[in-house]
Amino acid sequence: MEGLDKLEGWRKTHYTTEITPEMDGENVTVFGWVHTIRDLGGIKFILLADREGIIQLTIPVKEAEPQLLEKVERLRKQCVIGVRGRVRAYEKAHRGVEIIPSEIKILGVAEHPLDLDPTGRIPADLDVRLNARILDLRRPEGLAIFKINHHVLRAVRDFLEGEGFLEVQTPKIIATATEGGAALFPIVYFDREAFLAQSPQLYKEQLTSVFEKVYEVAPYFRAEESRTVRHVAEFTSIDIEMAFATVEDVVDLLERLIVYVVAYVKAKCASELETLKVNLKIPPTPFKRYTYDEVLELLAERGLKIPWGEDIPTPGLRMLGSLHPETYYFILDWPTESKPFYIKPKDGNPKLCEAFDLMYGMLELASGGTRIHEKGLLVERLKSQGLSPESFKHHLRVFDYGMPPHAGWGLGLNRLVMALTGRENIRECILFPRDRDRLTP
Ligand code: AMO
Repeated sequence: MEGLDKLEGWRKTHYTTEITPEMDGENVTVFGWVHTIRDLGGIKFILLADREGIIQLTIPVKEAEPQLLEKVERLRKQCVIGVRGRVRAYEKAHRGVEIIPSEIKILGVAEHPLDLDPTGRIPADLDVRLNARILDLRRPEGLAIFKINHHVLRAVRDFLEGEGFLEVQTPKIIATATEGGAALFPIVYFDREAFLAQSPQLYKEQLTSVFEKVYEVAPYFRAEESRTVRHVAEFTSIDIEMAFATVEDVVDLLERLIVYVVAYVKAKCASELETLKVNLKIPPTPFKRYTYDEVLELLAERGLKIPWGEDIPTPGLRMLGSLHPETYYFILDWPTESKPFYIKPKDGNPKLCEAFDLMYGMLELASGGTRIHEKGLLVERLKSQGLSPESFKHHLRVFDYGMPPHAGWGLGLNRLVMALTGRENIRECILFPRDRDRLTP
C-alpha cells in the first residue's frame, strides 16, 4: 500500500455511538477500524468500528469525488481510517444513522490474510484467539469484557474509598513465600534468589499497624502446574486488610462490596451486558453461609466423601456448583491445617480457624479471615506448617512494634469478572493471559 496519510489537524469529534439520527446534516470527524466492506457497484457500504461501537459509511459512487473513491478502493478490513462527512438519518442503517464521507484518510494498514476475523463470523478456538489477542479484543465481546473489568475496578475503589480504606502498593519482588512454597516463581535478584509475590499478605497485614484500613489492586504470580479454566500464572487480586476487625466484619464488607459492584456494573454496562447476553441480577442478601462441616455433609449426602481436613477437590466444587448455580455463598470455619499459617485458630477449638471462602457456583472468588496478631502463636503456627521463623524474621519483628487485631481477604478480580460476564474460562477475562503453556503474546 502507498504512503499513509498524516493525522495533521484532524481530531475526533465523536465516537461512533455518539452519532445519532438527530444530528442529521451535521459535519463530523470519526476514526476507527474498517469492520466490513460491502460493494454493491453503485453504492459502497463500510462499517467503521471504534472502541464504542459501529457506524455505517455510505458512498454513492456517482456522486463521490474521485480522490475519495480512490481511497475507498484501497481499503481492506481492519485498516485504520479517519473520516470526515455529513451525518444522515437513515432508518435502514445500523442505529438509524450513517455518515456520507467527504474525505477519508488512511492512517494505518492491515496485512491480509488476518490471523483472525474480528467480526466474529468465523468462529475460532481460544488458543487461536489468544495468539492474535489484539484482533480478538476488537470483537464486541472482547471490548465488552474489559469495559466491564474497568467498571468493576471503579466500583471497587469507589466502595472501599467510601468505607475509609487507603490504597497502597506493596513489593512484587519478595524474599519469602506467603502462600506455600510450591507455587513460587524464583527470579535472579542481582546475586541472590528472590521470588515474584504470590499475594500482598504479609505487607498488607503489617500496614494495618499504620494505616488501619488498606487495600491494593495488583498482579500476583503463582507457578500453577495444573491446566484449569480458573487458574493462571499471573492474576489480579483485590486485597483488603483492616485493623480492629474479625472475620465477621470482613465477610460482611465483602458481601456489601459484591452487591455494590453488581449494581454498578448493571447500571453502567447495560450495552456490554447485552453484547455478552448476560442478564445480571443483584444477588439477594444475606448470601448463604455454610460451615466447612456443613459442606462436607452436603457432599457426603450426595455420595462424595471428603476426608475431614482436606480442601474441597474439583469434583466437590463441581457438585457445589450444580447445587448453587450462579449464586454467591460463603464457606466458613475451615480446618486450621487446610489454611495458611497466618489465619487465626478459633478460640476454644483450635482445630478450626476463622477463615472463609466466597464462592460463586463452583468458583472460589475470594478467601480471607481473622489473622493471628500475637507473635508467639504465629511462630508456633509457622513451625507446625514446617516453615522457618528465621525466614520470616522481618515480618515477625513488626509484631514487636504494636500489631492490632486484624482481618482481611483477597478477591480474584479476573474470577469476579468471569462471574459477572458469564465466561467459562478465566483467560477470556485477562488481556494477555499467562499460564503453564503460554508466555506470549
Ligand atoms: P488465595 O490463595 O485463596 O488467598 O487467593 C485469593 C484469590 O485469588 C484468586 N486466585 C487466582 N486466580 C487465578 N489464578 C490463580 N492461580 C489464582 N490463585 C488465586 C482467587 C482466590 O480466591 N492471601 C490470601 C488472601 C487473604 O487471606 O487475604 C490469598 O492469597 O480468586
